[in-house]
Amino acid sequence: MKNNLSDLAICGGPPAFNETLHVGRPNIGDREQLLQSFQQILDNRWLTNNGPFVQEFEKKAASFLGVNHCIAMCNATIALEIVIRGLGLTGEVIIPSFTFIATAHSLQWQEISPVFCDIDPATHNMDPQKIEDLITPRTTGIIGVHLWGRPCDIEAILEIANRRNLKLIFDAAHAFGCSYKGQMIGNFGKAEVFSFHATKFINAFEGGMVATNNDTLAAKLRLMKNFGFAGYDNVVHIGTNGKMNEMCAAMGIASLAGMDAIVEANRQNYRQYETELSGLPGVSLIHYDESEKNNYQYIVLEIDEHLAGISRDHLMATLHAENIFARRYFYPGCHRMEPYRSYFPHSGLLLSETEKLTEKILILPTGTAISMADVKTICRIIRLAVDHGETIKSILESQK
Ligand code: T4K
Repeated sequence: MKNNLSDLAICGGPPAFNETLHVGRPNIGDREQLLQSFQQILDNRWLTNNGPFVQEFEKKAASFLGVNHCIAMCNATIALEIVIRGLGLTGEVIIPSFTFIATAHSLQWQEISPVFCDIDPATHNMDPQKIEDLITPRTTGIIGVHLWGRPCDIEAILEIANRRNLKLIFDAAHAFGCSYKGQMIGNFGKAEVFSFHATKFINAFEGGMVATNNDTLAAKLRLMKNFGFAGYDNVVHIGTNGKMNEMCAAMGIASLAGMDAIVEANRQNYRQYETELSGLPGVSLIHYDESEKNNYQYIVLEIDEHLAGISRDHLMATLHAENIFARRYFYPGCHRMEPYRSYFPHSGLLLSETEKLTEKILILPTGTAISMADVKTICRIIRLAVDHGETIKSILESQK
């Protein structure tokens, strides 16, 4: 137990954890079920190409989301690229800068310019009031992102998209199992894209999925993810290889089966963090709207350096020394990464809220790999760091 400043690893104490705690430690569902599925896949000798496990995964996801079509793909980045191309987006597309780089890359990969919109600091999501100023004659679409699984302002963005004749899709990589005004994410815009990467609360090792209620779009996306094949020797559309394989689908199915337990573990961790950190000056945990469905996948802290007496980066360094690998997602914002930094050197001028927030955010470990005792230890260290911010600053600066 760490009680004093001298107990901290940056002051020479032993690290709190022998093995690193990661933010994205995968949740492993029912191991037995998974191993049986792997045997079945090998027995089937059907490893990919829309096999029975992929079909089952799609069916189960569609039924859970209450959406007409779920199309499984190899990851969410390729899924975004295929949706963008399938909808014929060109020119410029408006997205938040405060997102994982894949949202921007899925456009730029196809020579479409992402135009970065600032966020509302209260929600961390794209600020609808800042969208219209960014629309030009080249704008063809908007990609809303439901960051941390908290839906962006779908209604307001949809109203703008409809009025300005723009296609609206959502990067819902974080938002599987979340709802907006009582309806599951997956049902909004032309399509929504989920990620089942290993670090997501529901994982398929690697995986993505497009959810849509549009029959024509769904049929087109199915062609596009399979080279445009409409049958043997019959290519009817441009396509790529976006297919999910059977092993990934089996992991996705096992993960879905264990979803309630995973959400419950995440929720309990969230509550524990909330309790342990309450009243700590300058350290606030983001809120999830309890009247909606949440997956509590991310434990997101905002560190106000002036109130906390310690900067986010010094707190992160303190935690890293303890083998707690906290992350500063999505620092420094897409617009400050290449190639966008070079393409749009002045976009920071428009993105003051994004730039402020990227200096404050710290993501902590959660999921089934973390115990309540781990959460308590992490919070104890955060409290100690906040109590001794000035000393920690001088220690870390002397180590530079
Ligand atoms: N849109 C948004 C808004 C997204 O957040 C993402 C992905 C996408 C689109 C694209 O989805 P995909 O194409 O990936 O399906 C991770 C994930 O790689 C990425 O999927 C995710 N967002 C992002 C938020 O987080 P990194 O840069 O944190 O690194 P990574 O993958 O090395 O993992 C983080 C930590 O997890 C590591 O410190 C170690 C631990 N880990 C990771 C893996 C893969 C494990 O313990 N076991 C593992 O198997 O991006």
